[in-house]
Amino acid sequence: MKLAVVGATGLVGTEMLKVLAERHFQLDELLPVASARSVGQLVEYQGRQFPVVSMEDALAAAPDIAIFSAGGSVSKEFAPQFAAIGTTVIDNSSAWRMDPSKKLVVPELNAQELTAQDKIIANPNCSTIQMVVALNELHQRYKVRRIVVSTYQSVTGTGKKAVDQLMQERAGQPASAPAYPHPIDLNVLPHIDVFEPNGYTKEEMKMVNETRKIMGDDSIRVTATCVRIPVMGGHSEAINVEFAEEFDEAEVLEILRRTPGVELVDDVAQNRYPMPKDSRGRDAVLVGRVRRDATQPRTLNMWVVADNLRKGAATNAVQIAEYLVAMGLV
Ligand code: 2RA
Repeated sequence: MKLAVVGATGLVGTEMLKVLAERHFQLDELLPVASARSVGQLVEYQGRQFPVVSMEDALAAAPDIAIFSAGGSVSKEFAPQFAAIGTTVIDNSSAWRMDPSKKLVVPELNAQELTAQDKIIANPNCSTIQMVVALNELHQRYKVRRIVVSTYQSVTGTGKKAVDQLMQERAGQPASAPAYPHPIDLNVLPHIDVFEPNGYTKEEMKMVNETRKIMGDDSIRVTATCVRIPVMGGHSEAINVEFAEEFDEAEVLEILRRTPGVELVDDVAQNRYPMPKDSRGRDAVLVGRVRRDATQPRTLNMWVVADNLRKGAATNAVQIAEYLVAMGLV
């Protein structure tokens, strides 16, 4: 198995290598791919050193799988070139997610849709992944009709530049190269990615559109407010979900307990509820504060937290790769 990680030196790329090693993903050759200035740097993987290579050299090596996390423009340009030589691409950017010919995959929900013909597979947005993991089994039982979600997203979702801004501001210094239009320390920004003409941000529209595609139901209505908060890792979401069918709270909790990928953390009498600090470095989607919304029928509130670099990006992509290998699709 020859595997390329494109964007290997970024926050998500680094996490991908970590997750691959943790899960003992068996490789004959690793091709860490990064920009020209990083070519030649050594990357450690399972006790061996691998040099960072250029995109051209990675293409020439014809890997079996290429996991991309290098931005949409890189994916748009190079994913088809890898696919053309038979490589299966798993892309963490938004470039291919809403392309009708490409599958948008959260393994717990829809990995079974994958075939050997899928040569570019889209990894969903982090804030979407944790929400659909938490809701899918409930959707199967009660059919989701409408979701109102507010997110509280870590600066690691933006990248190293945002982490640096937060740390500099927290140290009382002005940010040397701010990632955001405003200070982020001791502040929150209702602004993730760019604003669309409809007044929503791209991040908010990703949650609307990706949720419907992954859950396979265009009738699901979603409205989102995505907020950046000064937290170093872990996205949180307040989800209000209306179902078509009436539910029983005890059954809801039972369904969540057995939902693949979910860990129920819900005991307010003991002050137990999901928090970003408890999600860091883990792959579980933590669900708590589960309670009926008494203001309208068949509606539930819940609080959902996950490590946005892991289940929200790296782990989900690696789980797709594991599925492809296990099913003999690569
Ligand atoms: C963010 N979900 O948090 C986006 C991209 N990682 O910024």
